Amino acid sequence: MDYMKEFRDIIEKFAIEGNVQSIEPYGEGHINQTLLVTTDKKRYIMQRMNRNVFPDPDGLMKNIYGVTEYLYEKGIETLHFVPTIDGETYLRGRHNFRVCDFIENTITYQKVTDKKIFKNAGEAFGEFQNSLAGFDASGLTEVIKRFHDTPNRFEKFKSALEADICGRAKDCVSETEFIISHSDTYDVVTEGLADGTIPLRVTHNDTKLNNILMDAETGKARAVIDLDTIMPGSMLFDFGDAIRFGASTAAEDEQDLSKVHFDIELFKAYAEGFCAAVKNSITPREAELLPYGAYLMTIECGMRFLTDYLEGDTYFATKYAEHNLVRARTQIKLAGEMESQFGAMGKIIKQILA
Ligand code: ADP
Ligand code: GN1
Ligand code: MG
Repeated sequence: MDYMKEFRDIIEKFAIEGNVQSIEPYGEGHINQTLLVTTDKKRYIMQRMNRNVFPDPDGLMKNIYGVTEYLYEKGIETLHFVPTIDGETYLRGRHNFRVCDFIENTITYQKVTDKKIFKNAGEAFGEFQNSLAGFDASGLTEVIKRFHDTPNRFEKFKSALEADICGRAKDCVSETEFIISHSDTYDVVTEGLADGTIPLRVTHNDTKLNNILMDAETGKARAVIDLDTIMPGSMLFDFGDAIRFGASTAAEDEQDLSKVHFDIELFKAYAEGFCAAVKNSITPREAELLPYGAYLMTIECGMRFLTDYLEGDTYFATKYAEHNLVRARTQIKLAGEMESQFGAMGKIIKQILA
């Protein structure tokens, strides 16, 4: 069946305004298939929801509706979903689809181009966490179990390595060595959450820069998007994942590793924004662990990319055969550089929170 014809048939099942003029691929997400739908009245985002990654779409959409309604009532700009003509939150089928309003006059960055933008992102993700502090987490579905359980991610990595179903282990020997040699550093947050020394909060869990819409004119954050992974977690996940992606001098999939460095000035910019927003709620232990959180999310993401490479690229969308390996390499390089700058990062956090 014609690909676009299939999408046209699907969008007709949603209660949208106007006549559809075009449907085109949009954005750079790794998980859902995102399409921009233009009608003669307005624009929409239509997404094919990734079934492999999110096996419980009912639980997922319930989480998102709960969170977006809560934010909307607080006057915070957020995603607004359009129901199907049958009044469902998403369209069930061979593939599941959902539609939301396109948030106009915004841009997403794939890379930090300006410190100020990254500071604004820090403030927005910090504020986002504050605004969900009163949200009842007990009703949230854990859409991806053990999402940021790094020791468990490491176990999965080791299984993939051992199985080596694609014969790719020979292509990532030094990367594998790095991950294995650091295995005694992976359990600090999972243990802290388990023994209560790190508070459990409602977190976004996927705070990369392209999951935030910035105002096209002012550069200020308008809306936090990609709400699929909102679950109870640690503040360190949200801080760390943003640093992983944004405090790099190159893109996540830069092939020339000589261009990839951890930029401590960018770390500082994000930390200033984030800490200003959470200064009344962050605990001393969380503050102490912010640099470690950046390292942990980076190495965890590196091992996730490498696991997917070993397993034949079934999780993250890839554009070429080595894509996941290239991504894993940038993360490992960044994690190594972060590790050697824990002291300097710690000083920055102390100064900011003093
Ligand atoms: P994925 O889970 O695959 O990352 P996202 O929900 O993050 O999917 O969407 C992918 C991209 O589409 C985003 O990075 C952003 O650029 C764009 N996008 C998503 N929703 C909207 C929206 N409501 N308005 C404008 N742009 C959007
Ligand atoms: C995925 O959905 P997206 O592209 O924003 C992934 C994150 C990774 C990120 C790496 C649900 O994020 O956990 O950190 O890719 N999301 C999921 O770029 O696994
Ligand atoms: Mg995304």
